[in-house]
Amino acid sequence: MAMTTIAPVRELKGHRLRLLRELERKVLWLSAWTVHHANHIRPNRDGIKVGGHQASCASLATVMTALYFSVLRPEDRVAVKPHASPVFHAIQYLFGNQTRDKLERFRALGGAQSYPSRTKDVDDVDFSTGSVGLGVAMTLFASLVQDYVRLKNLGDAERPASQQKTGRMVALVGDAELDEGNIFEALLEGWKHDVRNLWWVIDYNRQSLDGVVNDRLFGRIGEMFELVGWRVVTLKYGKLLEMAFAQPDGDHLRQWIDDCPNSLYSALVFKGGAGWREALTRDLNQYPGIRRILEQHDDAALHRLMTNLAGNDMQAVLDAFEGVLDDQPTCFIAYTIKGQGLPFAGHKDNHSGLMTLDQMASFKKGMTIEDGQEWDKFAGLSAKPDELQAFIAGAPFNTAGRRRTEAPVVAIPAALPRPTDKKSSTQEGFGKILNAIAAEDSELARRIVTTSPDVTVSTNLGPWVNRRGLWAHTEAEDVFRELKVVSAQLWRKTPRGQHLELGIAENNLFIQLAAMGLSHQLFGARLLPIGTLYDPFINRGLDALNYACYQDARFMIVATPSGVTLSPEGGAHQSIHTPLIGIGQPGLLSYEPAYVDELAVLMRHGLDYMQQDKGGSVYLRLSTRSLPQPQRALSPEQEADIVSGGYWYAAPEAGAEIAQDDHRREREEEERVPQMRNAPRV
Ligand SMILES: Cc1ncc(C[n+]2csc(CCOP(=O)(O)OP(=O)(O)O)c2C)c(N)n1
Ligand SMILES: [Mg+2]
Repeated sequence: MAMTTIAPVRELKGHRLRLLRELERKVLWLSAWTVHHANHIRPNRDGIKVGGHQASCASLATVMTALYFSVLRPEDRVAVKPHASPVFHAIQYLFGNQTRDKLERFRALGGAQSYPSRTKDVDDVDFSTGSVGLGVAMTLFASLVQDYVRLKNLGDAERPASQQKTGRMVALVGDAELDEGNIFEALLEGWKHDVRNLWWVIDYNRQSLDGVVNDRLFGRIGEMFELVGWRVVTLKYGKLLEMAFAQPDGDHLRQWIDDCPNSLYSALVFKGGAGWREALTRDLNQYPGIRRILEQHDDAALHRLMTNLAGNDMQAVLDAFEGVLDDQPTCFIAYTIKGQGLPFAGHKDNHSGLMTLDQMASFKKGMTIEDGQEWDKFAGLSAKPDELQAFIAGAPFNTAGRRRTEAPVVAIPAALPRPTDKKSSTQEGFGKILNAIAAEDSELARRIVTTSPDVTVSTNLGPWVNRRGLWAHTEAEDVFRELKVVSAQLWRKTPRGQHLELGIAENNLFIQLAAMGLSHQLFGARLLPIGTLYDPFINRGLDALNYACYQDARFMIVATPSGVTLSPEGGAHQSIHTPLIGIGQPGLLSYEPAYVDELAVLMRHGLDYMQQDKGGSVYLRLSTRSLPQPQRALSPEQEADIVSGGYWYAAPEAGAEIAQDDHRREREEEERVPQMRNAPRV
């Protein structure tokens, strides 16, 4: 009885494995061919180098084939290592979500992007990548956002159940990407916030752009992940090598590879069978078992054996992914070969290496692809096209079609509350406006989420947090309050909380805002994210800000104090050129309101603009300088002018030729107010 139930399952597994191996070949071929076509076949009008990364693609072909055609589910979201973009596009081409025309225009106007882009690509990119490290961190912050919206039931109940399931946030990470500090900043934040459902698959191909990565890093990397609560799964040796290790003296072979420095291993990968034979004969010839292995393998077979790393072994990859069933963050260290299957595999200069015409011709021959069949989805594969097509159509990831979600717009009232203080600063006004919104039981109040890198109190977010609470997976009382220590701040943590407190890392702030600002498209739940920081430190997170805007995330940055209003703290805290950032950054509207009523108009506009199809994000540069506030009712025209960028404080009389500043005396009076009264808290 047992036999009859087990056999079909095995058969099924064997069948799947065979088809996945076929698709892996096709994905490798198409990625290499896409780059080749762009460089060698498409006419080049201006002689500018096109480029592409065939070797970086090759190392991930197995992992990505396994993920997209078998392991991933529609609710999962993926950040693909930037240089594996052609692999991603090839997979989407096989799914039918990418066109041949766009592949032919790879790296050209209107073509498939060299680095996956949410906004410019058509094939369902979840997270843009390009600036290494940022996409990796993005998956972590996206996972926090997923938990935030799920715990509050903010999703759209109308959506199919599959889209409301909790997905895994997956990053395919280059090994050299781990040199980017922002990854470690994110890891710490993830640990603090108990991040879950996160998979980082490190493509340990031992090579970066300039050469071979330092051996010492990977001696420690696993421990670093474990230190912050991750599971580490190492995919080191493939099934062939594991079998060889099980032979007599096989343990010496394992030890030899374990001890082999990255540079030697890479060089031998490039040299091939004869190189391996020479090195193994030199070092291990005293062991009869090793001599037997050498005798049993010709050069080609020996090369296949010695390069059989688990990250390029379909069975080993499937076993690793399918072995993880819980939500603990998991780091897969996948040993791979840069350029696996290509003529420059392992060569330290292969990062942007392109196959020559001759090399491509013999690669094509090896793939049994005829001239003219280069873009054919199944040419050169031994499985039948129908069978492959049916398998692809059944891949769980793609069954629900396009996975990008939508969420209804949150109505913004015609006017936000306007504080009426006679004298105030825009920063103070900001705190009061948010406090008044927090007091309401409105959809607007429910959808706002705030975040700040350890400057919540000093940017005047305190009153909002007091009312709305800090977000956490589980409830935690404010210990100071429990012990009856007097404090103006109530820091109670709950899953209902609406402020996500970050440590001092502005990079994290912007990636967190990027993830929150895409929640409507990633998780079907509209959020209105507002992040605060001191204006000078925008510079600290500038690439992440650019990254957030590049993928069209929608958020409001409130940068305060700004300009010279931090001047008592000295030059180090002054932000002089940040208005240029506001002007220069695509996707970001920037304003520097003088008065609180202007701020209320701009915040209202911003919250609306953040939700428009052709809208964007908003940057408000606020001040701690307390000014007498004009006592006025703004007309609709004035409000429109404020949004457009300028208005007449006092309209000129008809025919007036010069404008005169009537408020100088008032300002000079103001200048005499003692500074300390408005000094920011630090
Ligand atoms: C922030 C940033 N700095 C520099 C680069 C240029 N760059 C592109 S790929 C790369 C090396 C990547 O190596 P690895 O992550 O190991 O990827 P592999 O190609 O080996 O898969 C560098 C330095 C970049 N894209 N982003
Ligand atoms: Mg690498």
